[in-house]
Amino acid sequence: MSDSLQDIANRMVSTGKGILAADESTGSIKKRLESIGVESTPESRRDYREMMFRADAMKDYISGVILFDETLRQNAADGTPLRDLITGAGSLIGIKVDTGAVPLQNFPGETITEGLDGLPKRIAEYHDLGARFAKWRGVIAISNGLPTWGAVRSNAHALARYAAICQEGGIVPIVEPEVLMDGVPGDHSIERCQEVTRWVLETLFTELKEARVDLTGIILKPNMVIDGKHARKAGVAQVAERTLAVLKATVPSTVPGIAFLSGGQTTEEATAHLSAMNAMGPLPWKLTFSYGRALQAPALKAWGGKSENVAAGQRAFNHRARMNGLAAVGTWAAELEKAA
Ligand code: 5MM
Repeated sequence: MSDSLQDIANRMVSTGKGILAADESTGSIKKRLESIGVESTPESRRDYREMMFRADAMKDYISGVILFDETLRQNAADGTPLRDLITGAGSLIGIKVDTGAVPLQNFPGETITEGLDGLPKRIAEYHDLGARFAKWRGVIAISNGLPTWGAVRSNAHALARYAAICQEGGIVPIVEPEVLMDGVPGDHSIERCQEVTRWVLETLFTELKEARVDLTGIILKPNMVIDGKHARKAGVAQVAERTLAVLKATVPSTVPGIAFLSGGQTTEEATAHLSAMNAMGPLPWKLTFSYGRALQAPALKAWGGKSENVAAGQRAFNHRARMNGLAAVGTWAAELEKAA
């Protein structure tokens, strides 16, 4: 199989499939596991992720999995490398390479994502370990007077530098500029989210072009245009229409695919929004999912950290993956949820 950036990117958004974001950093996975009463240890993190990677849905609906460094190097309980479970299902291995968002000096309330130092070397090692795509997330908060141009531009610049480094190492960059839905206070309107998302994406594509990034070898991972977590009122059609309007205005058609983050939407909302957008096609790029919480939440709950619940956890994961696989081609319907 060819390993050009374009081939990898096209496989990541192959029809009816999407990406599982399982790259929670140590702090985030601790919170997720503690929510079901499970202590976060290397073994519990392994067991949880192994449960998903062995699920049937991997083969049919998951084109790639984003891993955290620890998972890329871990073995399943029977000694099989976890990465072999992923490739064995025909799915691609991805790796989170940013080292997190830290406060941006002189810009109170805003962050810059770090991880560029030494990145070419890390990319080379990740490629040797089998990774074919990477992920970097810049975070933009909406609040009174925020975001600032300083934060928008700094994060776009870092994303572009990261993307160029990945491509040089034969790795497809997932470029993720997340405008938060659940920031503080989280009561902004959908109009404000639309305005900020457009500004962030325009700035990002300017920076990507200036860094000479090959747009045919990236995947964009944006937020949807949605009102703040504490002011939710927009319906499915409105979210879909406003999101598509922003993407059509900012994302060149040379970009092969867009894979959304779920950002705190409920599992069903994230599926409904994606399906509505695909049903409004034809579109210039593939539109799919790269969900973390919206793919995993029901599986985490059904598994509950108990080995006797692995099958139940996998059933929940299979269902969510299938629903989102249908959404990726615009054929999901709410009635199908009842069949779970
Ligand atoms: C799975 O969550 C990812 C890791 O987050 P942390 O670095 O904060 O632990 C996250 O970056 C994720 O890949 C995306 O934001 C999409 O996740 P959601 O849950 O928003 O779909």
